[in-house]
Amino acid sequence: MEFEAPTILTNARLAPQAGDAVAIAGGRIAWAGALADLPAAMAGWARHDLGGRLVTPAPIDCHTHIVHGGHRAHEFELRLEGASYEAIARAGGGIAATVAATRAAGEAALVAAALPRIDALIAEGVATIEVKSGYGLDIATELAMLRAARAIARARPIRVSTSFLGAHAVPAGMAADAYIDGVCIPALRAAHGEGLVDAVDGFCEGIAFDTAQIGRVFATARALGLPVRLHAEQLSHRGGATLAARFGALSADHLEWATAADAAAMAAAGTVAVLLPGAFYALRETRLPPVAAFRDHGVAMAVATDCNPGTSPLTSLLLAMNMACTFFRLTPAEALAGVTVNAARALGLADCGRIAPGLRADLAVWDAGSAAELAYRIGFNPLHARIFGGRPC
Ligand code: DI6
Ligand code: FE
Repeated sequence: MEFEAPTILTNARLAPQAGDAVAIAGGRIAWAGALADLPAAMAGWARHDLGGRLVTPAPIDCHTHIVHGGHRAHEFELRLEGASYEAIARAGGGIAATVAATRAAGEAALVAAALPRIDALIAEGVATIEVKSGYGLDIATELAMLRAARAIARARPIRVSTSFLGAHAVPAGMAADAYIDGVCIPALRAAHGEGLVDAVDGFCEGIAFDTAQIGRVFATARALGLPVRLHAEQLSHRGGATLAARFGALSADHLEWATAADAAAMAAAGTVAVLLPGAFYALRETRLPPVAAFRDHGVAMAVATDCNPGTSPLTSLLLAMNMACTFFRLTPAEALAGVTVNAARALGLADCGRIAPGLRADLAVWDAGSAAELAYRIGFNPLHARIFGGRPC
């Protein structure tokens, strides 16, 4: 499949909307609908028959820590022997172990280590990913992580949206407040000054930072004109979801311990709930995010891999969709919206995530008959072709 000139993809089965044809020109979607309704001006365009295949917006992985040094397979073994994630973190493992490996790696090695994971996502049609810092916890390494994230978008045909996650963990030997004011906030200013930050994230949790500390980071983000998002209510209820809503956050993520009141606050603020079933699975959690409350209040739900070496060593967004359905009872249609339109919203991107005129031509063509098939299979990749900015690649 190759098309440089304006092209109409025909004999397709569009999802989520009805239609059997998509017109692409100049890297953008020019039109989509039923071929019978094709605008006369496009009648002479080249056509490419997709043989009845499913066409969706290209998936978007809106929450990853895909840039990091090393791995933590040993902690997987310890947890299988009964150690908890929090106990391992308190004993100096967990995020601190990855911080040591990330500081030792350097920017080029961080890129090289991330690329195979990026390629796994690209193989599933993913066109946009979010990448967080947060394993540096010093100014130099936080910046190196974000530069590595930007380098990925030059090394592969993929779009990268960065989040500064300096408020991820308290580095050994420092008090949390001193770290936030003396390292995290100066690192944010420096990273922003280099154009490395698209959004600002934090980890609001007993083993990380409280709402007052995150609030100072968010106030800095606001002063810099940067949107915020937050790891909230993952392991306990700490008030992160309402803090995020108060700052008009793009998203609050994890949310296993969120309440109906949190859902109401998020709905009022337009904050997307990003569900991360890979972490739920890997930590063998049992507390479910309040999906019914999100539906009742009209909170948009996204689904992401949370790809990270500790709690979600997952590089399949298709598997995350399956887990979101099986564990959290999302419908397959909700799971598809979760990795397309709502994932775009969680990143503040208005030009992708839907098949609509004017948007980027980021599309996935699947050897599948329905969107439900994408979420239903476990460990199978039915991608036929990926179209990135109008180019098959
Ligand atoms: N929540 C998570 O699940 C990951 N980060 C976070 O804030 C865990 C990161 C890790 O364990 O390395
Ligand atoms: Fe995360």
